[in-house]
Amino acid sequence: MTLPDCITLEEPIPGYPIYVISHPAATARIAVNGAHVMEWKPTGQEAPVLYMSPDAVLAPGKAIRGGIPICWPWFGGHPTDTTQPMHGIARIRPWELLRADTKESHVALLFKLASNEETRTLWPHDFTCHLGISIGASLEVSLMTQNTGDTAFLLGEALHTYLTVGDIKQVTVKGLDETKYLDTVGERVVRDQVGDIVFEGEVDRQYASTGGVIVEDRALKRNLVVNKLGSGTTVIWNPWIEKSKRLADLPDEAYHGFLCVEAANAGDACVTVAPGSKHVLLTQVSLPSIV
Ligand code: TA6
Repeated sequence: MTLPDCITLEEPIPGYPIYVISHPAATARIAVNGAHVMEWKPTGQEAPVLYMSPDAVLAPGKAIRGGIPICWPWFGGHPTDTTQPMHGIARIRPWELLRADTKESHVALLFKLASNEETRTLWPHDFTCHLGISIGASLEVSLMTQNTGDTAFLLGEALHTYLTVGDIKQVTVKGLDETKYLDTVGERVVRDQVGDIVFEGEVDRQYASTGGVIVEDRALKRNLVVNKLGSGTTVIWNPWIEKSKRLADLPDEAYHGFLCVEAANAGDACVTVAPGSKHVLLTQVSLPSIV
């Protein structure tokens, strides 16, 4: 496939191809492994918008700590089989680039992942997934699932976006006030969000919400707006001190500098996809203003 001039396919690590995008509106990197948006930096922004761990492991079949992991076709642990990988199979399999187009304002790429003998041993259904990525002053990622089999399946999923922040203690997440959430830190319990979300410890929450949020980053003096479509769950995660120490691919102090805001469908929001049907999950990250 011929790539536009602003996209090159590179292998800084042999056997680990990465698409490198250098467009007037933004720079980005996308790994073939997991069709994983690793980096995105709109032109004019001092700091990258997506966070990437300096200790991330870049190897085929391994999840990447940062960017936008695709959690699919389950979110979290496998519903019944603990030997299965966390967050499903999509983020650890190679996707195929079908198209890449450049426009004045952005670059658009379309990746594909389809079921085969291997995937069927991990998840006994037939599917075709397409991932549309639009990279410019804003970032849009759209995950379309089509059930190509003859039985319905229950789909859990997330676009697990890691956002760079200047200092997690100076971050406020707006837009989830009065929303119910499953708090998964310690005993799993349902709570009501009171006011904006602030960070004073580990936060790992699945909010029952279809709407967007605003991440107010007072340290970097910027707001990040995360909008979404086709998502009934917004996951907010920061590992804080102890969990950061337990994650080998994350520096101990890294929790200060990132926050995950994930467009998801988890728990009661998991989606039943009938044979022949399609489902779309979309997330959009934009930077409307300097605070
Ligand atoms: O999205 C929140 C979460 O489910 C956390 O519980 C934490 O496990 C995080 O995902 C990262 O998961 P990973 O498998 O990428 O280490």
